[in-house]
Amino acid sequence: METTTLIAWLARVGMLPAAAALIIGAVPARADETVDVTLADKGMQSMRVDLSTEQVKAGDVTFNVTNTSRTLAHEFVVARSDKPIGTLPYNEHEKEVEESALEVVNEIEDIEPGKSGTLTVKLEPGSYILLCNKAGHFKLGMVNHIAVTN
Ligand SMILES: [Cu+2]
Repeated sequence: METTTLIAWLARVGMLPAAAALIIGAVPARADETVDVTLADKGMQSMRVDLSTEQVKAGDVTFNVTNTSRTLAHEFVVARSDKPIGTLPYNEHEKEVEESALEVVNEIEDIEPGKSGTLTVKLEPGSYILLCNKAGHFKLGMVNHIAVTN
C-alpha cells in the first residue's frame, strides 16, 4: 500500500494519531552536518588543517579527520573562539596555544600517520577554530576557522 493511501485509510478509520505519525515520518529530518578534515604537513616545515567547508549549520557536526602525514602524529581539537588566530594566548615554552584560555569542545588526541578518526560534537552558532596543538604545530600553520550558523 502506498504511504499516502495508508494515511488516508488510517484517517478514515479514525486512527488519526497513526496517520499523523506517518506524515511526520515522511518529512525528511534535517541532515546532520559533515566536515572532511585533512591534517597535512611537510615535516616540521609547514602544516595545515584543510576543511571541505568553512561553514556549517548548528547542531550535530561530524568531523571525518584524516592525517595524511608520512611521519608525524597529529591531534584534532575543536574550540570555540571569537578571537583572531594571531591573538590567541601562546605558551612559548610549551610551544602551544594555552588550552586553558580556549573553550575546548572536544578533541581527538593522537591520530597516527596515515590514520583517520571521527568526532561528532553538538555545536551552537558561533566562531570556532580547529587546530592541532602538538608542540610547534600551531605556529607552523596547523589551525583553521569554521563558522557555525543558525
Ligand atoms: Cu599536528
